[in-house]
Amino acid sequence: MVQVSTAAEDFPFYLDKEAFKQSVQRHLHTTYGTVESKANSLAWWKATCSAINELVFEGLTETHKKHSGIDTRAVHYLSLEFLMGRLTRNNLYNLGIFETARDALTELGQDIDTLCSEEPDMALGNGGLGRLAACFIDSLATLGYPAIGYGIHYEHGLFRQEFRDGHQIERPDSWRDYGNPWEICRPESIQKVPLYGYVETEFGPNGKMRKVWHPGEMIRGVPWDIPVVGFGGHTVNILRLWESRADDYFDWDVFNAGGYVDAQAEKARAEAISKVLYPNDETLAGKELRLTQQYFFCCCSLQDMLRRYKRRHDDFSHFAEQIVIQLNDTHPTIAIPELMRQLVDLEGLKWEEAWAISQQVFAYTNHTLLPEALEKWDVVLFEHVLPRHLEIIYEINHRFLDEVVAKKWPNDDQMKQRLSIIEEGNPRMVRMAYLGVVGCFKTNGVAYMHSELIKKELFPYFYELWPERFTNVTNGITPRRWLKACNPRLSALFDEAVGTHWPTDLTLLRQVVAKADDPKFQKRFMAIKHQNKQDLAKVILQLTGVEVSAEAIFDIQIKRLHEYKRQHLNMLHILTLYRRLLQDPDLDIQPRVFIFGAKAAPGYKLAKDIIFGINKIGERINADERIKGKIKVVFLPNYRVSLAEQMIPAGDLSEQISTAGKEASGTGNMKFALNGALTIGTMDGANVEIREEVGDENIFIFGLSADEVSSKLKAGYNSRDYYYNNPELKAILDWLDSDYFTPNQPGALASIKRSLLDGGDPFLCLADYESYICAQQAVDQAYRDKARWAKMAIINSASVGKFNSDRSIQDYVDTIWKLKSYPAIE
Ligand code: GLG
Repeated sequence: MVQVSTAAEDFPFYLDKEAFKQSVQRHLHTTYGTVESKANSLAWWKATCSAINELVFEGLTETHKKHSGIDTRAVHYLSLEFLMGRLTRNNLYNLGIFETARDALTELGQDIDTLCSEEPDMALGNGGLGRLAACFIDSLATLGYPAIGYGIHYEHGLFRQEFRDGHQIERPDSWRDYGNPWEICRPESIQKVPLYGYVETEFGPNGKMRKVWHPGEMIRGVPWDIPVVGFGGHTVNILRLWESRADDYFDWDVFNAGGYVDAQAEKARAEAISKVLYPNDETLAGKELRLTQQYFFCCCSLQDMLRRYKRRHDDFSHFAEQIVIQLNDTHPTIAIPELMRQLVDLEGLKWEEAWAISQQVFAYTNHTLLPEALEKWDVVLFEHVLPRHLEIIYEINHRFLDEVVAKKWPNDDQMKQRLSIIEEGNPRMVRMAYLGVVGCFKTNGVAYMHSELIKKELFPYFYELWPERFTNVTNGITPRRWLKACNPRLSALFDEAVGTHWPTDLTLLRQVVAKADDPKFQKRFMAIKHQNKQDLAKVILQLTGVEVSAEAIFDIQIKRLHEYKRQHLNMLHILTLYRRLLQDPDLDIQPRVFIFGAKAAPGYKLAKDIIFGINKIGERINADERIKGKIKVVFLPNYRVSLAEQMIPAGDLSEQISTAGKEASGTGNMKFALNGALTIGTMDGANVEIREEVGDENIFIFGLSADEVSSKLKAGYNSRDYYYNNPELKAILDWLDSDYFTPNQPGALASIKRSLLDGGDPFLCLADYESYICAQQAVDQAYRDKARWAKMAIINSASVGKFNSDRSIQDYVDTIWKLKSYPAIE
């Protein structure tokens, strides 16, 4: 493991308070043209960012000099999503100047928290996958690895969520409306992207055949760079995001012909490519625009890599030594045929040469087993948008089937059909995940269990063919954002307990386990949790108008809304407790606040119904005086990274209750455990590894295992058996048919019940219901014993060092990327 010093005295950018103050004031005047007496918080925030940027840009330049000076191998991380959140606080911490800046701003009459909250979240992602990419680039820079993230510069990130009468309403997110101080436009590196048109076969003067693509349209890709400051400030890498623009040539032509409106339409079409992030998580948006987005950013990124490589090399013999490209999920697999196109059609390499290079360059991370999330494209659509790429994919497939599959399974047409990148059907489809496996030297899953399921269930025959290509890298989270910056109270306690090096070596926290029984330490640990809960209670009041007590268990489920994540199972527990309380208002339960945060894809009707259901049930419960406030339910609107940062430090109980076998890893589960929440969860994704780390007695595991889930489904699962055999379950489900929670709208919640009965309950909520309720009772029991709970919480927090994203990155480096660390600034 690389050790980069992060001792305070080793931070390269030391800046004293006075200097920082002066810098902020100077930027207020000379960059933003305003004065102290006029400036509002937004202006102060921007001036602060400019002051920070003086250091960031210096680090950027130094890093660039160092990395290009040694012409080093680098990883290129291609991802359709980077869920960055806010950067101000993190940049300050990573540069080691947070306290300096805070004190300087105080002296200027400004409150740093207020200024930081002026920053809009950069929500260029949906959920775990995008946030993982953001944690990974933080870790890469922290560890001093030469790396660049490539993605799309969406004009609108994930929609802003509002509730109207409990329903989700989507509003556009405009994170750049008033300019973003972190990004730098790089017009010198604009790329051109061809689309549509047709392909011709031409014969050169030497009689050599070559393919020429005559595109129907050209789009420009304009790069915006966002500096990525590693913790300790030793390396500043970049995240390069591409914005689509109409090509000048087209505009001008149409314009001259008198078609002003048409020229505008052309422009609008071109710019649509980077207009919006698809708000789907775990569902395939089978849209032309989505394919175009994927191709657009891969094409720009590859040209960018080739351009940089060619500056230093005359041929491609060193390409695979210098460049490794990680495909973050199936979305960017189109990069594989695109590299082939650039090498063969544009650079004149022979197919075999190009393929040999390509095969050493690409690696693929799979993030889900859900079949609906694995990109598949209708061949007809594909040919329309990317005619040349379809030919290239046919060629890759043809060679693969003839040279590889036929050798392993001679005369076995069925096997060819099974493994073919083209799915024969009506319509015929391009299987992008298969292309990923065929075109990459490694394929990895994101938690141990998921990687096993990839081999056994998703790609069993590919695994038989190439066992050495499959590997696991368990996900991680950056402890800088997810503990140090978001939970300063707990961070201070840990500094005191184990010293200040834990933000890079999270396993140091293990030493704290020894204090888990110490009543004094327990008291301090739980006092911090209590303060964090009080802070969140204020946020809850402000956002929902509901008053909650920090004495209650804070039971939190935050993640995208999806049936497999089973927010509706949580809802069934709430209904169960509520009904029991109505039957016996003196029922002795620990007070609880159920807290939710989740966005539903706008087209996902049932997910939106579940949000509505939880909101309506919450309204009724929160207003019901008979239950004396013993339970409350709140759904915080517009869940996003910056809200997560306020919620996670305040969690007592972390809901990780997906159907076993469905959640590839989860990363919220890691964030909660690190901040001292106990997990209630199934044996799914990384929960399995969290249990291994914290010990069976410090986690609440329930429900069917993945094997049991699949045997149950195979044997013919009938959710009605559970409905009829459990009167309590039947009663709460029947409640949903009434207008009890939705006065004057009987049946408004019936769709949830229907999905669980008529719909067959595909994610086995009813099968896991009883076991979930029992586990929740065990939680209630454990919480009564304050010392026991404190001990469990401390052990959780202290034992999850494995889930540092630095460890994930080091795993990628060791098994896939083979990089050397070059911290730029000593
Ligand atoms: C996926 C999975 C999550 C996983 C995340 C990051 O569903 O389980 O933690 O990627 O690997 N679409 C996702 O968010």
